Amino acid sequence: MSKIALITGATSGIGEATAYEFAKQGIHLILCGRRVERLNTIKTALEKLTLVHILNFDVRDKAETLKAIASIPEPFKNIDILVNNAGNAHGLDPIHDGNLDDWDAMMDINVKGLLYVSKAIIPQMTARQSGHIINIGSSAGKEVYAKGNVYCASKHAVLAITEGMRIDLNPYGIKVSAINPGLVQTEFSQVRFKGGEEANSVYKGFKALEAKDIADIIYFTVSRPAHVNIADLLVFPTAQANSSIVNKKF
Ligand code: NDP
Ligand code: 8X3
Repeated sequence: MSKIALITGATSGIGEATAYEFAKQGIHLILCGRRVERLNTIKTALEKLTLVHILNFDVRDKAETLKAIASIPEPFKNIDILVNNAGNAHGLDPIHDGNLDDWDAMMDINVKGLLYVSKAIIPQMTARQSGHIINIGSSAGKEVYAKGNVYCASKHAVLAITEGMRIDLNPYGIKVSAINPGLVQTEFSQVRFKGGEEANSVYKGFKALEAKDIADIIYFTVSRPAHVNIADLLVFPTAQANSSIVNKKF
């Protein structure tokens, strides 16, 4: 029987690439995001390969998130795989110049949004004593870099939540994994710099990871045998040694 996966942040980057990879593998999909036109376009493309349901909500809105997930139709209800991917960095400023709205966005989306979605889905996994939760963390969840302050805090929180989930869900046989990428060329920097010039220079002078590279790893993670759980995976582009050292050739 085909598995069912719910992917947050499926409208671009890592989430969209994961939707394509899962569809190729025949996994049924619930795709989430705020940009409904994109959800419709991706649904149309992937319906040739698998069953697709879309959910249009903002993970910051607790009531909207719970309502959207409660509305999932019967054939999609038993979610086997939850990919908590929605998230972004907002701004790159020293702590003393930080923008409060940026801080709210990162904590509300990357941390609280992940919790709301998880809270809505985990009970049916515990009831069935099966499921796999993939939380998309970051190398920024493992080390702090200059001006990364609150984004790094949000991703450290994702890692702590992942570890907490793995402990609490252990009696139910539910797998919990953190996939932590370094630099991936997506819309991430466009969002971080609000479409500003700096976004264009982030991936210049080296070969960054592509969203598809992470999607491949996510599929690898969910396709291991039942007794194997990839608990925590860190992946960099070859040119990157850590959050601050990237071998750029101009
Ligand atoms: P993108 O900007 O391409 O994708 C972000 C996704 O998150 C979009 O689909 C967006 O959908 C969704 N999203 C953002 N805010 C909300 C919200 N309030 N409610 C619902 N959905 C939301 O970036 P990436 O693909 O790179 O990022 C995906 C994840 O990977 C993030 O958690 C990011 O922190 C993490 N990551 C990224 C790295 C990188 O270098 N790119 C490296 C390490 C981790 P929409 O706008 O339609 O709502
Ligand atoms: C995204 C990678 O280095 O921009 O999580 O924080 S980084």
